Amino acid sequence: MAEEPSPADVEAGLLAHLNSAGEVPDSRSFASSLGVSHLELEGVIKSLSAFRIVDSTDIIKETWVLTDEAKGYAVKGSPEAQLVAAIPPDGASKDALKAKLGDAFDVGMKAAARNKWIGFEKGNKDLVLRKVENVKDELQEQLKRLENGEVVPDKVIDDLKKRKLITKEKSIWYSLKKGPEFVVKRKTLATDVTTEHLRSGDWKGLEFKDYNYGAQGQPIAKGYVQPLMEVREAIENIFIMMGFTEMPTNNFVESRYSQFAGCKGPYIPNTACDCCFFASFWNFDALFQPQQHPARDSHDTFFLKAPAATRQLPEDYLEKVKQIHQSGGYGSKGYGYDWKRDEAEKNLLRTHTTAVSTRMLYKLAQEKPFAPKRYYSIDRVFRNEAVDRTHLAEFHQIEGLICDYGLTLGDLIGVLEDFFSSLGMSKLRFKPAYNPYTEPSMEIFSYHDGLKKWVEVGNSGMFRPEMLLPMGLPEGVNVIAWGLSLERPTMILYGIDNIRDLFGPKVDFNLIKSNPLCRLGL
Ligand code: FB9
Repeated sequence: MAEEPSPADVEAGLLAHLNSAGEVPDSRSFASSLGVSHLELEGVIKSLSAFRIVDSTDIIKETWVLTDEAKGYAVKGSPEAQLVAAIPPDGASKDALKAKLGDAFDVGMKAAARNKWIGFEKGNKDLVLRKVENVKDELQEQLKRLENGEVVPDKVIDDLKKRKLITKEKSIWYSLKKGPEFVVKRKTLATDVTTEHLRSGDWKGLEFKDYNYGAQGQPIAKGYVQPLMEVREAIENIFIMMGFTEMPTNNFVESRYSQFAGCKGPYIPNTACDCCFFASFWNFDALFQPQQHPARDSHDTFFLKAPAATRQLPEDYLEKVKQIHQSGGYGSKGYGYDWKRDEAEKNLLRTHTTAVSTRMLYKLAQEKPFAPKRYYSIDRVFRNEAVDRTHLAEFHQIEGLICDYGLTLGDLIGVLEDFFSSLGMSKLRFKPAYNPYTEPSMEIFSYHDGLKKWVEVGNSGMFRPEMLLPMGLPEGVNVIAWGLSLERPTMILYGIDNIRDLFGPKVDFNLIKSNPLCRLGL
């Protein structure tokens, strides 16, 4: 079996032929004359053209090619002809014909009926009768003619197209001439000076390939930033530009350690630590969220078995929180229920980073004289929720708050306009909402030009006096705050449809590698 000519042989054959014949009118026939596929010759032509050794002119022809189904009919006859041929003089049942013709049955029946080649007995729709003795299978003929590259009338082409029996195929081949740099044998250009060249001295006669200064270097195998972390950084920069400082969400004042990610300390069994898990007190009670609030049961919140409770809560402050829940104060009538300390001591995985805001505001209240503050946090929160395309049992909450004298809802709307416009969301709308710890509260909506719809982009409100005054914050000091998730903007910015592709074991690394730097409003 003749050895498959190598590209070098093909090149030599082509250059020799051009040298003698001066041109190659049809690269297809030349390829078959060399016994190589047109694709192989195409490679050599492209390379020789690049060096202008050969001039190639494209010849493009769009031809109709038969689909596999049509190729079958060209051999076995059209489905309608096959059907008629399968009907004995006294007719045949549909099932019998279906068994015989398979997929061709349905299309055959329709076409044969259309051609009035078949009929049915009155009242017996199942018996198929022949209406013609023999049929002229024009379809098969037309398909064969097309296969032989013959031209067929446009009407036929339209019918065949309608029956999805042909598709347009663009075939391209070349006519070739000698190029301005034509040579019979291309000098292989050296790409390197090797010790061999130096030792043999033949480097003197070498011709070197031009350097392609535009060539891309080797892709650097480097690390990639998880999209969430990229958006996190972009949003952090926005907060910092707006004069906010980050709240420590991984370890806090009284630093005791635990086994949770992000904790720096060694794990000491049965001693509580304040990183991701918290006493319910900071996550709920201090936020004036009543103990029978539905969010406080294990359907929504992950409570800890060990350490199950925190014994160390600031006694005097705890007393004030108890009061405000049980019987009110500061002009509030409170909830009037029997507040339980052990409920507040239950350890849980924080359900929102607002629990960190609570601590920071309490700490701020202890610092005299009061100094206004702008705080932000971006970290994991945990909710015992049903997992779906946009929700996991944990997500990253972004929270911002400003604590200062005389802050109003207008200030909140203003700072939200600034914040979200930096995220590229300029058109905002606010919908009254309810949170146990803010009054008034607003859901935030932004019109997303890409999605052509209003998207809920967060929640916000003014922390209730029942939350702030027991902490010891001065009268007249208000706190405006808002929150959103990190996952939602990241999914929208990276066009990720399912949160599982963004976070967790099924993250698609190519998505991370192939994604440009996040261009968030910056
Ligand atoms: O992130 C959310 N939506 C969002 C945000 C940005 C975004 O950017 C795109 C590039 C354009 C797109 C969408 N949401 C908040 C709104 C919804 O997705 C919501 O269905 C889901 N929410 C989470 C909670 O789910 C139970 C997002 C999460 C959320 C909700 C509220 C807060 C924080 C996170 C809060 C708060 C708060 C309120 C008052 C005071 C302090 C904090």
